[in-house]
Amino acid sequence: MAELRTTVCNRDCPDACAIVATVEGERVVALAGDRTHPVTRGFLCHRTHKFLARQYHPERITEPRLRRGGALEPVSWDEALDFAARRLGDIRSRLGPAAIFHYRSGGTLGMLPAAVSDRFFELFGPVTVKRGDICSGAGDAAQELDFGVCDSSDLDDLAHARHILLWGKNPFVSSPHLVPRLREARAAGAHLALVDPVHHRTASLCERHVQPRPGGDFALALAVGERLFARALCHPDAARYCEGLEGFRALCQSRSLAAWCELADVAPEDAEDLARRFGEGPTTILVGWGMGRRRNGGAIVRALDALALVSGNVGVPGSGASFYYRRRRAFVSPARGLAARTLCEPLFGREITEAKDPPVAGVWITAANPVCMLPDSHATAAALAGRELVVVADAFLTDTAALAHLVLPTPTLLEADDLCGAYGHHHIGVARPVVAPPPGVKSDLEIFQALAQRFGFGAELAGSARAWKERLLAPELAAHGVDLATLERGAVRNPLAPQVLFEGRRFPTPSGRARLMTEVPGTGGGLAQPPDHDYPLVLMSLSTPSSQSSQWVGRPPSPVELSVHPDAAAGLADGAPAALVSRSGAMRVRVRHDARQRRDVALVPKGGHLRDGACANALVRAETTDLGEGGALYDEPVRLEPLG
Ligand SMILES: Nc1nc2c(c(=O)[nH]1)N[C@H]1C(S)=C(S)[C@@H](COP(=O)(O)OP(=O)(O)OC[C@H]3O[C@@H](n4cnc5c(=O)[nH]c(N)nc54)[C@H](O)[C@@H]3O)O[C@H]1N2
Ligand SMILES: Nc1nc2c(c(=O)[nH]1)N[C@H]1C(S)=C(S)[C@@H](COP(=O)(O)OP(=O)(O)OC[C@H]3O[C@@H](n4cnc5c(=O)[nH]c(N)nc54)[C@H](O)[C@@H]3O)O[C@H]1N2
Ligand code: SF4
Ligand SMILES: [Mo]
Repeated sequence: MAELRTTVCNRDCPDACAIVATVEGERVVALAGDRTHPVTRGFLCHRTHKFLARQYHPERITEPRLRRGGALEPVSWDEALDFAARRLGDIRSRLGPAAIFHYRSGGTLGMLPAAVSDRFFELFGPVTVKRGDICSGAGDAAQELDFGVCDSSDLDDLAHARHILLWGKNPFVSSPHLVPRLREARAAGAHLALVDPVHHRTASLCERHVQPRPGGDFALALAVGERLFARALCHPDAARYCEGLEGFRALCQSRSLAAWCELADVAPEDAEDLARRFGEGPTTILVGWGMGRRRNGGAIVRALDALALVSGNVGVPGSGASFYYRRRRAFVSPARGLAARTLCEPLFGREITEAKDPPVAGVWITAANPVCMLPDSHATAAALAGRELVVVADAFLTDTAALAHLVLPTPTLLEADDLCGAYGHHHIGVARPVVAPPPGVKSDLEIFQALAQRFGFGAELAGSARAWKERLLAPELAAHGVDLATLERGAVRNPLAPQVLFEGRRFPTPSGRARLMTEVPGTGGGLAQPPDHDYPLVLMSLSTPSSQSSQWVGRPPSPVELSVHPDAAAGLADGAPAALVSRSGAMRVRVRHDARQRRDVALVPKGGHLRDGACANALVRAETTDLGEGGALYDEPVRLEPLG
């Protein structure tokens, strides 16, 4: 008899959906979205709706694998954990705990693996950990500077917006549960505009699509700022609740409208139109995460924050510059942020190879596929191949796991036992296994508990998954009547989250005022990088519906499809095979003509695998962003060449 069981999706996605699984004889046979969840509303994205193909994939690893004579061979858990403990202990006694690097990324956004792995390595070390953030470093840092915190008003507050600006955002692919909200807002009279160098489906929801040059957004934003000042569209109290108004005005007025627009490669009329939309608020800017992956991403997000602030579109219903929802706000962690040393995440390969006193001898990888997902894939792979110990906890033999000495199999999202927040709304929920993991699989919690036992601090990490959930819930929730039992009955809106962020225009900064940018971070003046005549296209490797980063629902693409304007295809016909070449690598692609794209962009899917010759990051050099040590993932100049 079929039974329905619910859980929460733990993927690195803004939506944190409630999933309803149909289970027959302990096998999941169908997945659907929970109709009762106010954000999920009964549907899942393509990649999770089709997740059973991954859940029951023949290549899933269901027992630990240890490298012996070159091959990764199945071993028992005792053998695997004894090996890990012996080698970690040996590196620590010879070189100190800083010689071990714990790298964790977004394979799961659940709180348990994060809290437990981080705490384990603090008690064992502290060890070396990452600094910066490949996903959103530049944008997070910009918003913390401007507002004192990076958060958003309630998702329902969008209904109060007169204008919604989707600034570098493609919800159809990346946050599908935003789409019905946008449709409803539009039906109720809101005006939507998209600013994105790339043409994509979201343009169909918008009455205007401005297509600046990649990274031209800072210049575009200052053009809009110039108009706000010229047309007296600034809020009369802006000087009261913002620091730096005169400095920001001077920045906007440091070039003419025409000069800014030329730098952004947009028509002055576009800037006029956007300024009008800010003036006619309430206006919400939904700031896309993609902007954080530009060399000048910090400058861009700071400029967008400033437009929202000076035009009065912060702290009132229907307004805001929303980049992120504080998904951990309802949770606490026993990890204290201790580190022996930090390495910059986007420079992973170089940082590991060059680290000294002590060198990095061992790397432990939790919920991440850095070879595929961090820039300069070959340097990342070489850095890992040169270590004496690499341990990867994952459910699949990824490009990264294939280089490990030890691979420890972990549960899938349908087997997770966890607490989840979202970065696209304020609901929180609990994940509960809808089926048990295969017998040879252990959760990150169980792995670190078993290791902690071997190192004599087992008591610190002891407890069932449920006991850990209790431990990780913020104590303030109780005063609002929310406890674990409440969450187990269904997702709950985090009562600690604001309805309208910064209400009363008070900000958690030292002065209580927001900070407008008065100077430009980084070295390029905030501008897009100048065109490179030898490599005339900018490589943009973006999210696609069929994958979650490197986790595909079907076969990963190979060769990858490259979309390009027909005039920029180097004479190659639609459908032709070609080489996509950057200054640091090349890959085989199939050319797709798309006349809606700009002539300076080359679009490929993110997450193609290195072993298939389909990984964009093999062409992308490792460089940090102007703020926050993000990765400049979308700035690599490339060209197309016929296959020789
Ligand atoms: N299907 C699917 N969904 C995903 C993911 C996935 O891999 N697949 N990944 C998840 C992850 S890890 C994250 S962080 C989130 C967010 O993942 P993202 O994919 O970053 O989400 P968006 O912000 O919707 O999309 C990025 C948009 O930014 C635009 N962009 C890039 N550069 C610029 C620029 O210079 N200016 C402007 N104006 N726009 C620019 C791109 O054209 C693109 O449309 O989504 C998650 N959702
Ligand atoms: N070129 C290019 N590169 C990019 C991006 C881009 O747009 N273009 N996007 C960037 C962004 S936004 C991000 S967030 C990063 C994502 O980078 P990663 O987080 O490294 O990406 P994933 O491919 O999702 O790898 C996560 C791995 O975790 C595993 N996993 C899942 N659940 C668990 C679990 O419970 N425990 C453990 N131990 N493992 C688990 C999965 O099987 C998967 O192999 O990539 C970045 N890289
Ligand atoms: S990946 Fe995102 S949209 Fe898809 S089911 Fe999970 S939370 Fe929902
Ligand atoms: Mo991300």
